[in-house]
Amino acid sequence: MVALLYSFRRCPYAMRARMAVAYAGAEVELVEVSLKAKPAEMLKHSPKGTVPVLVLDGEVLEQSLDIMRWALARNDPDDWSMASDNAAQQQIAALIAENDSTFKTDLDRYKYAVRYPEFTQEEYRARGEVFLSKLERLLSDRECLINDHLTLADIALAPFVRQFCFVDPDWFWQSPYPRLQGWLKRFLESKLFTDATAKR
Ligand SMILES: N[C@@H](CCC(=O)N[C@@H](CS)C(=O)NCC(=O)O)C(=O)O
Repeated sequence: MVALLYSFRRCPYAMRARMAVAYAGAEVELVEVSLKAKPAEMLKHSPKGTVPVLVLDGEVLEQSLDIMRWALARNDPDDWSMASDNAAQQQIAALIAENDSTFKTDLDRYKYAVRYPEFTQEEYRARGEVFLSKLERLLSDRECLINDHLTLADIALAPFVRQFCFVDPDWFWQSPYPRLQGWLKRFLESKLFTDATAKR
């Protein structure tokens, strides 16, 4: 049975999963879904109804991070998982956890500030900047977040930093985070990202 990856092109969680799968060269069939009309087949395997979902022979992975780790366990030519460095692995896990909780909340409030009128959009942006500053510091002496090469952390976080940037690109590209700007620019121009988000 061929593995099926249910995905939505613009979803940052699905993006990170698609990039990891492509990098690992794992054979999966991509199924683009409409979030407004999710396929019954997908919901049968994963009733919670979020993408991405990877349906394997006898196993269903319903979290983007699990799909990334599954892909890297199969093939990780550039050591995205930092396989022999426990401290780095912990750092990666902590960064992703922070991204997926606090930063994602701040990002959504910033992006949809009209829905959260108790604070201004600038206030929500300032909250998100706490994470941006942290990433800027990490990049102060290296090209990528954990090392001089890409790791799971870069690929897991970049789709979210991209969204933050796109809320107000003029602000982002003149913000006091030059290392982060360079990192995002390299990511946006990478074949990995452009292939993973190309319209099919
Ligand atoms: N924790 C999940 C989050 C996935 C998620 O929230 N995906 C969004 C799209 S970006 C979704 O499917 N939302 C359901 C919906 O909009 O109906 C993961 O890491 O895969």
